[in-house]
Amino acid sequence: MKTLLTGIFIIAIALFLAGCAGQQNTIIPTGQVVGVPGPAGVNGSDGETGATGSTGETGETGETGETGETGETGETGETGETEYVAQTSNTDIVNMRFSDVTIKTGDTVTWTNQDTEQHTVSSDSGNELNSPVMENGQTYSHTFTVAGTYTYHCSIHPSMKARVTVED
Ligand SMILES: [Cu+2]
Repeated sequence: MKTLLTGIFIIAIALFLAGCAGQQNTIIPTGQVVGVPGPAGVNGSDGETGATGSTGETGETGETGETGETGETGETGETGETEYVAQTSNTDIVNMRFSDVTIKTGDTVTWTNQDTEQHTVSSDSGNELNSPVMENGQTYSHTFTVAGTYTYHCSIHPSMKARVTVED
């Protein structure tokens, strides 16, 4: 008898609970049962932000360093080639002899007769050198414009021979 009453009591409680659940649920047309949302929790308030510290003072500017020594001046560049300035080469005719001479193209050779004998400056071939008869103290000049070796002699004394070498 007591067991039966207990069972009925339990069933009653179950029905009561089921009834409560039914009242708390909302039946929507689609048939889905949606629980009623509970109240939103209260968020705790954030703590106050601390005051920003003051900016420190700017440090003093350092002293300016000493200026470095000035570098040495560079060497002057070499001068480019300059145009050759023609020269005059003086040669004496003395003691019945000529002297060999070497010059550069464009130079002039001037012969001076230092002997009491007469002499000439005459090319061995051609007439590049063709002086008149030179008395003592007279001169003869000739400018060479083409490089080469020019042999000559005295037309009065054929054994007197020499050469002018003209370099580039
Ligand atoms: Cu001569």
